[in-house]
Amino acid sequence: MTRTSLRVAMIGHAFMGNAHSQAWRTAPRFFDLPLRPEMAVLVGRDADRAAEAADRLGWAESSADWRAVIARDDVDLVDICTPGDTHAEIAIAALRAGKHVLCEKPLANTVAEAEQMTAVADEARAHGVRAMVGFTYRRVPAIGLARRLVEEGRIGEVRHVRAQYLQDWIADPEAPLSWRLDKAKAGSGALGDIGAHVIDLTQYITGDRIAEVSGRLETFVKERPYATSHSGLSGTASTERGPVTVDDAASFLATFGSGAMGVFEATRFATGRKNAIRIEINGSLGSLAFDFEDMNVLEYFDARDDAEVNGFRRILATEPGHPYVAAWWPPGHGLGYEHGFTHQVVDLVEAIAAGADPAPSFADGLQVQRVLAAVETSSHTRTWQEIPQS
Ligand code: SOE
Repeated sequence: MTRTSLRVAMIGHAFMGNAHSQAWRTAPRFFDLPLRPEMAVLVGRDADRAAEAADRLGWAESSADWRAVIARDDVDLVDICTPGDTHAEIAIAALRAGKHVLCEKPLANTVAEAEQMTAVADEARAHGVRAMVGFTYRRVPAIGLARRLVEEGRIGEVRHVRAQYLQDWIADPEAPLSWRLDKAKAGSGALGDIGAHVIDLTQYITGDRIAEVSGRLETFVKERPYATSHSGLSGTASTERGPVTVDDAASFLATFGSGAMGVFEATRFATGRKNAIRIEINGSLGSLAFDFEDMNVLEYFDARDDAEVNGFRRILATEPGHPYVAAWWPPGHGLGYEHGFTHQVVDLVEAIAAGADPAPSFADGLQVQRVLAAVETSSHTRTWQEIPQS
């Protein structure tokens, strides 16, 4: 069967660009997609580096001019993998040019930008143009299963939401200043970079929304060496130092709309924890627990089982009946970090083909942005902050 192609331009080719390229390459090879993604153009600030990356990552062409690429008739979708300070400008220009948009998280650096992006996405929808924000961890099969079990009522009424996102890549005070430590580029630190993921995940799993927060941000290391080069999460350091302008760690209490109590923590100083997304949800009939460092497993406790044989059961989320798994390997063979990005592409392409809204939408990204802003304000003012619900 001949399928209509979906010509993709991607902006940015660092860690996230690499992960997204893998997804665009792999998705049509494992999933029966209704449209055929074409990796048309890769855009980077430096023409030579963009050309090298395009060749390595599998893009047909490269460019150093994102505006010119967005104006092209032979581009249908723009995938934004740049730091947060450019998300709004690029996404708005792309949507206005009639291109579908996939934008990395957090949606923007400020609530005002996220509001504008959402308003433009709403206008674009009327013309069949779709926008999605990249909270990829929703696409881990064990997370999809957790949501399904909550929806089915298996843990009853949710009482407690406990969520941590723990990393340690800047625990060393000599780790250089990457753009992720610069408020002008990243908007915030651990809070927006990784806290945003657990905000999205817990709301996704519970189907509920955070209504109010009381938070605290901390920057343990106030100055660091400038980076002379940076790749992924590591880099080389200069002898000169500059200020860290974002939080190293964030924690907050939350009340969900249902009244469930939430405790959240996001830190880049949890020595020994590399990418530990830990979520535990306790309900009136049972509990669920997940840790990304053991990402193929979901723990489930059913309070109705006999006390003598009861306990958390370790479900290996690798059965064909679990979300996305059927397209991959036989039971028990497991998936990794990159598969979430592949599943994200699958869901986006399917939504575009169906003329449906992909999730999470820009409106979902805006709501997360409001929670992030409320935590920041709460930390500065030492007060509880309500999240505007719209
Ligand atoms: C860095 O903390 C980072 O790469 C995040 O930006 C990503 O969103 C997360 O997937 C892994 O960690």
